Parts: sequence; structure tokens; C-alpha cells
Amino acid sequence: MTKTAMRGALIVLEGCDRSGKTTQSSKLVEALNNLKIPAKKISFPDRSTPIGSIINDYLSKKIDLPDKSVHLLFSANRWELEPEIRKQIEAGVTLIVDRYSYSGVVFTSAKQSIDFEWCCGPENGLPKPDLVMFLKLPISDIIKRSGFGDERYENIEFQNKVDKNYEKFKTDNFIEVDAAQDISVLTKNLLEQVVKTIDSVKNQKLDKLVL
Ligand code: NYM
Repeated sequence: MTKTAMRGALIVLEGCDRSGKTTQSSKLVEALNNLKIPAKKISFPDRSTPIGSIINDYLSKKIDLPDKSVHLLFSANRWELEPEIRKQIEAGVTLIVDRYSYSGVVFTSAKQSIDFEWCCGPENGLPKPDLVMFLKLPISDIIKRSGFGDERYENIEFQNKVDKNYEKFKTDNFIEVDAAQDISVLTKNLLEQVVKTIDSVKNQKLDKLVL
């Protein structure tokens, strides 16, 4: 008899810099584990890999790289983890992902000299998220958050362009959430969406992303 194990869900948190994604993804994993639902957190860029280390040097302005080349590195950083993502999901683990392909596209295409469609290309075929939650916060609030301005891209003009680019992804499994809510209220609201999604996709196949 073949075992029909239920798969985990692929959940992505997106948003401009300092919108609270990292805090919320950790809190979501903790809340899911408290409910005895297997869940793990992944972050992109994953700065721990060799490719991630080059990305880190680029973001911290230690090195410069041509825009298209760094875009492909961000994408390659996701493809590095693709087998692991599939393995975990198939094993029934829900993954809470702090940034994914959407970040790749909205940040690079905010540079303007680079076409949106071109940016989407390398992302196609990666595992398709079951739910993307866009944490929306006014840029005027973001710039007041601690640490803002340390890395490349952290300036008002660029973040405004990024914020606008996210509008292009408002599709069925892409929802916008008010990130200005109290931290624990926000976690509760996100958790509700995540639990619903885990239940609705558990018997479905994990699709391939098409942007
Ligand atoms: N970023 C992130 C990109 O430009 N492309 C990508 O594919 C990803 C995943 O890296 N400003 C940018 C967005 C952020 C920066 O992200 C670092 P974080 O979440 O602050 O570590």
C-alpha cells in the first residue's frame, strides 16, 4: 500500500525593508510549533551559502556588481535551496519563507534600467508559494525603524519604487496585510491565514512558479 502523506505548505512573507517580516516569520514558526504543526523558517537571501556570501558583500557595499549579475545571484541562491524546499514540503513540514522571488523581481526592477519581464525569467519553475502575505507599511514609518539606511537599497526613493512594484503581484494567493498593527495581533491574523492554507493544500500537488 502506498503512503499518501500530507504535504506542508509553502508560505511567503514579503514587504519593503524593515516591514517586520523577519520578526513575524519567527513568531509564526513558534506559533505553529506550539500547535504541533511542523514548521521551519527560511530566509532569502540565505547569506550562509557561498553565493549568499557574495550577496552579503554586495548588500553591505563591500563590492559592486553589475545589476543583472547580482539579480541572477539572488535567483541562484533560491535555486540552491530548491531541492531542500521540495524535500521539506513533501515531508509534511510547512515552510515560512522570509522573502522569495517577488523580492527578487521588485528590487531589481526598481533599478529601472532592467525590464520587469526579464527579472521574472530566472524565477520560473521554482516551487510556487501557496500563500504570499505582503506586509504593507507606509514608507514614512519604515524609515523610522532601527537600522534603516545601513544597507544598499535602504533609501526612501528606492523603497517607494519597490512598494509600487509589489502592486504588480496582487493575484489570488497574494494578500496584503496591514503591518502597522500591534505585533501580537499581526501574528494572530497571519497565523489564521497560514493554518487555513495548510489545511486547504495538504492534499494538493506543489506547483511550479510562473511569474
Ligand atoms: N533582495 C532580497 C533583493 O534585492 N533580491 C532578492 O531576491 C532578495 C531575496 O536584499 N533590501 C534585497 C531586499 C533587501 C536585501 O534582505 C536584504 P533582508 O530581508 O533585509 O535580509
